[in-house]
Amino acid sequence: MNKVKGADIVVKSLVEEGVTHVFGYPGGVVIALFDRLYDEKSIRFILPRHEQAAAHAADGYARATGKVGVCIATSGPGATNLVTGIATAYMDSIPMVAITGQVKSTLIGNDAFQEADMIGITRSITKHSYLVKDVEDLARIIKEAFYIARTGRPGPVLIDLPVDVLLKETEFKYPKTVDIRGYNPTYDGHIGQIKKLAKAIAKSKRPLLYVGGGVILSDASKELTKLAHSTGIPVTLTMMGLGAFPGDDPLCLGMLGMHGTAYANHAVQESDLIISIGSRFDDRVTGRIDDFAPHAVVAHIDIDPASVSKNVQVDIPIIGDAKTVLKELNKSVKKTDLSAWHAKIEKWKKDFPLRYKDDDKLRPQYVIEQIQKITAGKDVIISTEVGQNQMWTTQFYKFEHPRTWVSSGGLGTMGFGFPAAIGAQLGKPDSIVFDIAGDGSIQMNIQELATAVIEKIPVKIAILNNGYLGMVRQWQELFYKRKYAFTVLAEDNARYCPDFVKLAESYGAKGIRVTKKSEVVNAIKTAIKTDGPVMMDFIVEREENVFPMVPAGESISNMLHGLA
Ligand SMILES: Cc1ncc(C[n+]2csc(CCOP(=O)(O)OP(=O)(O)O)c2C)c(N)n1
Ligand SMILES: [Mg+2]
Repeated sequence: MNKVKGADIVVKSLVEEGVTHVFGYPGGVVIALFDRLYDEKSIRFILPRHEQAAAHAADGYARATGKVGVCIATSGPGATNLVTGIATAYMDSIPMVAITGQVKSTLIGNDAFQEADMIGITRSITKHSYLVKDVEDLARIIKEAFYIARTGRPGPVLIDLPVDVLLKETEFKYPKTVDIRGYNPTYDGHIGQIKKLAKAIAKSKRPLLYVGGGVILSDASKELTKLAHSTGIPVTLTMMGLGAFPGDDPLCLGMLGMHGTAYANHAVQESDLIISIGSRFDDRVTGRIDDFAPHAVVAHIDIDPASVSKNVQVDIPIIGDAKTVLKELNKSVKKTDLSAWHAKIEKWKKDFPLRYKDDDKLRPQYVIEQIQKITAGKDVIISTEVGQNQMWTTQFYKFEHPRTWVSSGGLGTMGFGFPAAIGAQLGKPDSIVFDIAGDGSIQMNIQELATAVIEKIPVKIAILNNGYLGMVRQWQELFYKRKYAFTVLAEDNARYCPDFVKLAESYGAKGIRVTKKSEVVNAIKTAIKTDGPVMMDFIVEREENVFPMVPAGESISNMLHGLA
């Protein structure tokens, strides 16, 4: 019998799972594990400069590829630094396995050096977690962790590994199957319910598909597109759903909700049949819940039974995998006459287009439009930070394909975009990867410039530099009488604090400053042509706002439109 250390078992198990990229940061209790990882040639190990970035990079990798992202940190502060990244992945149902070192089993609970109770800390932000107590359980636990992370409604799973377990020896046998009591996600929808939905579609005069990230997670874009095209039902997408249906399709209404398009929100409010697929009626989508879709029969297709009728009472629930259910539904639907509905929507599109002031000032929306134009037809992945930069991207970038949009939805994590872009680029080396950033958010994980330069990860950062924590400033402008309490990052006389160009250069990346509209196209083209990472600093109009906007807690019928 050939005995190996727990550390070997972890690495061999990762190889069995087909893991090719691991994002991690070392420390005392995981030295044995890193020692083995160092020798494993089939795994590329990426050393970020902060554990939070390891988690976000693993997450970005998972979003771009559909595979399980893996991150590793040492016990105590290393592990707690992962927390924001784990919570971010949890809120957006991203498959991830986070491995944390733990102090020696016999010291747990002793306030040992660098001890943190990671199981306790992450209980509400993981799909499941394991404290490994016996090396004999290790391979089975890793197998289960990957299985749980990627099946059903995906999510992060934590494995907490005491140092002594990593050092103990046993035989390595990777289980072929898993058998987890009480965990059996339902994939096939109930046939009777699917028939009921088909009938409702046949009867409906104003149907609307309301599509969330679940469609991307279940790889159901083709089936969704087929449903929309064969029935003529228009499609609106949540932020997480962007890319599930082509943004330039005539049936696409773009995003709904707080910063959604006016035509999407009007369509929801007048619809007589809302078909929600893989979306969870988040408050940013529904606005005031008792006035959401007041005339509609609501159908909801979702793999997570806990999401159904949680916020909005559902008339036709279908528990199952989006792809499997849509395949079945597509067998029993046909085109109905929706011409009056289409005409109504066309009128809204004409009356309330997305727009911004098209003058000679450098406006952030223009930058986003140019990124789209210049990269048209190429493989592009766009990540964003959080704030106005993110919302303008949802509005002005028309995502065509699933897994080309990487952004923190549920948690809204500033500092996510750049490390996530690094992960996405590693997963999709042939894509052009942009992080559309805010000047506030980018500073939350700016240290990853080192990772990008040293690992030769050619992410293009486009900072929409408004000198403000812009989204919060926008709320202050609209609802707090322009009292900009602690949202000013840089007054006009300190616009370059930090000087992002010099900062990029100090890391060995290329920095480009853009102060005029006429320089935008050239800067983007130069960035794309440059081999390594590039940081573009667009000095944009300071007080540009994101419109339309539904004020928090109001009905989505009550949109502020901004421009007169
Ligand atoms: C980690 C974190 N802290 C605070 C917030 C609250 N918040 C949301 S948007 C925002 C402003 C972001 O500023 P910036 O990155 O410059 O983007 P802008 O809105 O100006 O485009 C803040 C502070 C958050 N979402 N995440
Ligand atoms: Mg800003």
